[in-house]
Amino acid sequence: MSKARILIVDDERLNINVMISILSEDYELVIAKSGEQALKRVAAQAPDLILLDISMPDMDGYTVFERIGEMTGGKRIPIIFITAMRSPEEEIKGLKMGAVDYITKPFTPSIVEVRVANQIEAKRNRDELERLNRTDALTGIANRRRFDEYIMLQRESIVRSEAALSIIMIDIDHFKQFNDCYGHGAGDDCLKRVATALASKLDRTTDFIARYGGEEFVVILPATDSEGAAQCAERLCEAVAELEIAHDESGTCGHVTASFGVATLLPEQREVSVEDLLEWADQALYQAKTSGRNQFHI
Ligand code: GH3
Ligand code: MG
Ligand code: MG
Ligand code: MG
Repeated sequence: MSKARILIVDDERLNINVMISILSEDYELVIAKSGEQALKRVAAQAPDLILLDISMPDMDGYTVFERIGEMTGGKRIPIIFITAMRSPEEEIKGLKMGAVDYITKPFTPSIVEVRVANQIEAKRNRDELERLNRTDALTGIANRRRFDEYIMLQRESIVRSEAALSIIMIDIDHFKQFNDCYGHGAGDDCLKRVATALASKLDRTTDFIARYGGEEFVVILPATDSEGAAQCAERLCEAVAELEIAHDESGTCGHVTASFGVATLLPEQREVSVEDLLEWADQALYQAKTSGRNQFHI
């Protein structure tokens, strides 16, 4: 497991050196000596935890706290105030703002060590839950929830990027018979293998695949026109057939196959919604099914 990254924000070198001596062995440390620097470091390095001084000349810790909150939105980074301000009012204010902890100076190093470790552990647990919440448990690829987020992001960015956005709806052919023939366990194995094969054929880092429902998958191809999407669909179609998973009643080639529906949204089609795009892909998929399966349609 890689070391967690902690951002230390303090205007005094001496304080920073103390924190380094306590934490440098167990964590990757990033240092900022002012609020402005802290904001830059947060944007560039996405720390797992921030230790934030309150009294600083250019921008105080409370302001830094708020600015970081605005920058990171929902994905809030845990922040511990470490400060010489010892009054209960200050501590209450810091905690009410949403700081995960409040440590007053002078502090006992070993106590800081434990409190930091606890917050890092909590952050790891939250991140893992977050990941599971967006992952399909059977196949390990993204789930429907993650798909909904990603497609909305891409729908928004198309306005700026002026590039086409394509999606491919995928449905395994005669999968009910496959389950009936070979059993539900074999069906699950088949879904895993198909998901892995499909994912391995996507080549851009922005390409995305999710399990859409039972034996349905969906691919998102940002900055891809219908020609590019058709090429991709053909490659995916071959990839499923080439697994050569036996299926006596496939109706096609004796192997498990899938059908594909491609739809493309052009940048000038401002009024078209994500739902419309999905509907187009569904219609194309239906065409592929009625035209004999094991193929794609646009
Ligand atoms: P078509 O070629 O028209 O798509 O036929 P089909 O049999 O694939 O379509 P249908 O939608 O009628 O059946 C889908 C089947 O997929 C039904 C269900 O038993 C199976 N299925 C859905 N989710 C799972 C799953 O998680 N595991 C397994 N083993 N089977 C699943
Ligand atoms: Mg200070
Ligand atoms: Mg289906
Ligand atoms: Mg099916």
